Amino acid sequence: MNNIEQIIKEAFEKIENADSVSIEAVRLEYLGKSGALTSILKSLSQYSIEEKKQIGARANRAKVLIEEAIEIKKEKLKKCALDERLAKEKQDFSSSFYFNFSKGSLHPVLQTIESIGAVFKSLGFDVAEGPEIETDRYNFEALNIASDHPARDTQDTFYLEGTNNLLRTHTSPGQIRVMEKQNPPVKVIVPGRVYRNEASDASHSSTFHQIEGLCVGGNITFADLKSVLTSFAHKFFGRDLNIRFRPSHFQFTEPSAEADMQCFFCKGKGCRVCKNSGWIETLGCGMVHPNVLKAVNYDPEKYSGYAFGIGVERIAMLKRGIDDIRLFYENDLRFLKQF
Ligand code: 2NM
Repeated sequence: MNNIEQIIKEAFEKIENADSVSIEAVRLEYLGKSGALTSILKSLSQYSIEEKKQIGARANRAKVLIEEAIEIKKEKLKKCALDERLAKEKQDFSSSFYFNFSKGSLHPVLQTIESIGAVFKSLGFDVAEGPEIETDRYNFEALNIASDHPARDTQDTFYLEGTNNLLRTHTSPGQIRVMEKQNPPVKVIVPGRVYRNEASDASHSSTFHQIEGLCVGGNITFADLKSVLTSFAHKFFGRDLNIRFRPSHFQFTEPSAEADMQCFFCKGKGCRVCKNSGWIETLGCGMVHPNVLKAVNYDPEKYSGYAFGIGVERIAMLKRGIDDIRLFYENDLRFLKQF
């Protein structure tokens, strides 16, 4: 009997000190085939019936106690191992490592598109976009530029080999798509990237951006064009500056005009920015040509409209004093980080 008490005490100590590997050795030492308790139970035959009962019961109870203690210890070890692993794998996301990336910002061309767009939105225009890969019909034919017209020379572009597709030379095809989908009234601007097949220099790039605007309705006149573009100019460049309209020519408008802003740099006195003229060319515009309206099945007897086009890079360069258009496309962070 004392022996069994001694075994229990000893086993509990060993269990207490065991780790996840040695715990199995402890189990075998007491409960295995030739374990201490197993041998006592095997040797019961040498005792009297009364002793057998007492020793047997005591040994079985000791077996259950030790089994339970081992199970509890195993659970404890498992939990400790998990805690240890979690502690080891813990990541400190408040560490400066995760916050030392420099903050990005919108590209200056996109910033300019957004600020011009915000002014036209405030004047009631919707915003639409069209594909950069276009067909001859959307980029030229529907815009009153026939395949034999000399205007094709100034809008030479890139053709996708083996298809009838090309890279759009303006965002007007996006406006043709808007007009095909809905009846007047239409009042929309289409910003986006456009392409020309021409050599690049400080003021030319074969890839650049435009915002074109279009307003078509039942009784739209040149007075509406002047009113809306004057509002835009005052809101975007400044209330104290004048805008002037000069006659011009575009295939898709008749009559056509170009608008100049009084130089925001010298307020019209003449300076380096405006090449001493006091004026800066800002946009092209005009009344939508009847042939364009016909191309989208709008009746030119019923509807009229105005349209305009603004070169985004040119405006961004003037406003920010950038002297070379190629800087926009070089991904030089020293340049981009200034905006
Ligand atoms: C310009 C100048 C004048 C223009 C015309 C159209 C459309 F789709 F209605 F025919 N969209 N944009 C237009 C008119 C563009 O850019 C200098």
